[in-house]
Amino acid sequence: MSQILETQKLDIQKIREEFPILHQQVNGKPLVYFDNAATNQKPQRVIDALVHYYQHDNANINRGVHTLAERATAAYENTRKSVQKFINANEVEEVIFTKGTSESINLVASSWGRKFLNQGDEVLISAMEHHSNIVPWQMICEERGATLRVMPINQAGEIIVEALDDLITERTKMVAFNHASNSLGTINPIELIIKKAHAVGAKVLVDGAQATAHLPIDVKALNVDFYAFSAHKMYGPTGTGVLYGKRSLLEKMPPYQGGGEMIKEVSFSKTTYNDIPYKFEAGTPGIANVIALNEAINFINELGKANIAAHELNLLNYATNALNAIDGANIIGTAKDKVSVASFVVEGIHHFDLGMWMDAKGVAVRTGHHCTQPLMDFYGIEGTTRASFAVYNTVEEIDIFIDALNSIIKRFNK
Ligand code: C6P
Repeated sequence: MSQILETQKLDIQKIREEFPILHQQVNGKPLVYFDNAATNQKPQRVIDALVHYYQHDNANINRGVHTLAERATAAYENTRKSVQKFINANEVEEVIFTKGTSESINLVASSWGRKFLNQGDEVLISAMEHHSNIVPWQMICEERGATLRVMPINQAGEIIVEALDDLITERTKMVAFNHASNSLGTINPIELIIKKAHAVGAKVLVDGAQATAHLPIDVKALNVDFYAFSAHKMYGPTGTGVLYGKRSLLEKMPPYQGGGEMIKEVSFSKTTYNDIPYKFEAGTPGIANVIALNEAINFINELGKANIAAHELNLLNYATNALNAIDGANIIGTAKDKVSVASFVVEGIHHFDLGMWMDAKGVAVRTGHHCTQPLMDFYGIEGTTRASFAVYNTVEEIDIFIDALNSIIKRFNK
């Protein structure tokens, strides 16, 4: 307990009351939910917003003149304004709703890539990318004859910035990397990388999936070209995400998908496309999810990102110290700056076994490669056990997790 800093301003017990799912027993034990990097839980206000929409406002957006359609459209567009403020975008039209981070990245790789990538061009990603920020670039590079390059990392799981000057050249057209790593927790030096990329005229896409719940995001100050994230990793619903893009780029990009809403006029000989953001929002979107995302943003804003981050850092430090004290447990990802992710391996125990035994004790952790297989190859491991913390987690829960871990290790070593 002595490691805990005196910065906790949040009433965590009160916050926990807002999350009905946390108050249950799993396998006869109180649930300890440490799988927040996969998806975090939803406060009642987000659940209420979903229910309210279906009970009172359900209608398709942008199409009807009737009252319900107008209400649904207004609420949907209201979230767009909230997202604009949340990430400090210049204009509301620069906020595109997608299914999530993966779709946002696929949209850019496919639309921007098809228009702007040519034979001999290079796309630079990092060694710690999620498959969602690898595969779409591999696909488009193959199609366009471009080359995929990789920023190296050190053993701590930090990008080796000294290597960047050789990697970022006039051939580089896109630099795509995560703000924070899902497997390691590393917070990347995004300002520096963006500046280096822009110095050679390259564009930058930042995968913010693991950042938006923890770190302040200011796309204007960062001068980032594209920023992708998912609602479900920031206390919002699944199946909804955001692509931020600079107007100047989005306007030059062809539509990603064809369908309703993304057109101005259609005839069998020619179609003209709608303006941004609608040009990129073909078909009926996840209306209820987008509307409920607004409540997730309100939840984060009301608590304050700095307060959330301070609480989570306390949890991370506490868990890190406790894991370091366990014989045979090794933390994977020891960067100086980290979001609240503690990934580790335990000698002699497979991560799947560990995850199952943890579950038997009511503790939900993630096991496996976390969709970062090249990163696991770098460390020469198959996967890790990952505990990731959210604002509603407590030191007492970490104690339960560490006790569970110690008793599992004891059992395996018998
Ligand atoms: N990571 C995890 O347990 P989607 O699925 O589209 O909402 O997000 C994909 C994604 C992209 N980038 C990063 C850095 C991510 O962490 C994720 C999702 C989950 O770590 C599922 S594998």
